[in-house]
Amino acid sequence: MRTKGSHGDPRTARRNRLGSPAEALLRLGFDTRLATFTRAGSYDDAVDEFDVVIVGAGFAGMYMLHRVRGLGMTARLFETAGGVGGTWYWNRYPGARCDVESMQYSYQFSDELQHDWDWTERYATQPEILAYANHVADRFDLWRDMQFDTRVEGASWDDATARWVVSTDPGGECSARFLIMATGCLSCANTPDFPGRDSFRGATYHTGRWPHEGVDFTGLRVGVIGTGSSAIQSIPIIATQAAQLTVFQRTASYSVPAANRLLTADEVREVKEDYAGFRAFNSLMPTAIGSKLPIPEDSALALPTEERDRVFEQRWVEGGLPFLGAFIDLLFSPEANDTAAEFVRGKIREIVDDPRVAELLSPKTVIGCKRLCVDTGYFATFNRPNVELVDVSETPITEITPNGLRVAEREFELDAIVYATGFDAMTGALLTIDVRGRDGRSLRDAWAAGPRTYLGLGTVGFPNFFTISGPGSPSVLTNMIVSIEQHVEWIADCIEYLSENGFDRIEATQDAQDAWVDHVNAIADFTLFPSCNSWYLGANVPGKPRVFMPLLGFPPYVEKCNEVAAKGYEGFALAGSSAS
Ligand code: N01
Repeated sequence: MRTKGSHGDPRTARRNRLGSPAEALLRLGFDTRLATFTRAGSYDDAVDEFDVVIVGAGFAGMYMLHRVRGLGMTARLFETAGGVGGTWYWNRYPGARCDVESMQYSYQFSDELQHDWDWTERYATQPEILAYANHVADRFDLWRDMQFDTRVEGASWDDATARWVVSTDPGGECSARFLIMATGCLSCANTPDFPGRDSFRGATYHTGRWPHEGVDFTGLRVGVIGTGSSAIQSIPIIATQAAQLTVFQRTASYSVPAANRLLTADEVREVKEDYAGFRAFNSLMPTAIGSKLPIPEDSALALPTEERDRVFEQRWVEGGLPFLGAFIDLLFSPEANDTAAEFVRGKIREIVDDPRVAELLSPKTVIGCKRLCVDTGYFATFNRPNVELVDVSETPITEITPNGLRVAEREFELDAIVYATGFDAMTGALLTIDVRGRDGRSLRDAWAAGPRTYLGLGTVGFPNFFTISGPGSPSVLTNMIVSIEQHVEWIADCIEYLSENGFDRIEATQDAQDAWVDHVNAIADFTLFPSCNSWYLGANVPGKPRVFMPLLGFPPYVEKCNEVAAKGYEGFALAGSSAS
């Protein structure tokens, strides 16, 4: 049975609110220890001990908590937000929806869950995904071990006790054998530090920190900075409300139509009749995202132009990310890639009336090098009389002023500025926490030249410390929920193995980590990904080391993780007082 909109349920809302009376929490079924924490909005001065501390209540943290509890272990999950959902809690901007199809972008660990839940659209909206996250938390009774409105500030490894000491704000301390970071890849908002940023007298928003009550732009002069996925989803909707919308574009983005629609009862039934088979097929894809379109075998260069364009046209009409799967070499050969890029540029020229605007909107870089965007009416929005595109590639935004913003000599008067400027991706959220491993070494220092991990799961110098979908794993190049489940299950099995075999610590070895980082880089160098400035490389954040962070190729990665586990966690050093 589906619990529709359970996040709006007052019962759930009460549960999420910190600071409610401990007695009320007890009546609602929370354990006494949580009641002690929440009465004061933080821990008492006592140090509490858990088997596992998890940071983050997105899809990674929630499933990790469920698995850890299944091992009979004690756990506490800390979350900065006021509820579950991670990126889907924060990204409430108009038009926010997932670019992976809803029947795929969901958990598969529970057959009952995937059969009971009904997605309504091909691509789920943010509210529907958030309702699903709340349903999962209800269904698996996760709330009692989660503490919201609580930021983890620091975590230090104590080698003598083989435990992590974790400090939080509101202030408190607890310790755990294992520290698991489920902090998300796109959760640390990036707001460029323009001169005069705080002087603006109008309203300022960031797409990744959108107000819960929503924003009505009716009749306002609105400026949107950025033209990535978030901007491309929100601009068509903001344009219908605003009196005037000005879009400040530094780099044009490739975007393909979403072709979103309601799911039919027949197609849902077809998937549910063999959900396991559907999942298994999808997980064989390099991105763990399946499509009904044929799996490519040809090079884009093997076909005459007309035939090749027919294939692109079919994918354009079908919509979505599988556009990039039209041919086998689109992400490897610059010549092949340019055929797809030129096809999309041709579409932009067809859709946009003003040739000067069409030219500005046409990306010149490799398609897919930055995350491909998926839109509903984005390019056509620039045909509206109330929408202006301003190129800030050559002449950047000079300053934010009290009345708007200035680009060189021209001042744009605005009532609201929307920063659609993305995230400090993959490492941002991890490094805002002061994590200190063996000998007090900080993660910030260890990763000063870019993140270094073994399998994206462990890091030298940081025992009993796991990252879910961390840098060096396929993560953002895949269907995130599939990647998350694979990581969570691997970590849970590993913790169980350690406990059963009397080990009290595990840490990646230097040799294994060095070899893994080389492997990730070698794969990236084999692709076209390093050829442009993307958040995959950290290039969107000034001063961030330029390192390609995710690993391309989900199936071989899973095979490697399984092999490592089968060989007694090869590449990790295991130790323990009672190990034989
Ligand atoms: O962020 P982005 P996003 N001056 O980094 C511009 C996922 N996601 O939030 O390209 C001017 O892509 C920046 O310009 P440039 C998805 O994985 C998914 O849109 O750096 N402009 C760029 O145009 C996605 O890739 C979904 O030159 C500045 C924009 O801001 C990821 O999240 C929906 C600037 C940032 O684009 C991030 O998407 C939304 C400056 N100083 C997001 N600084 C779906 O599932 C930055 N920019 C559909």
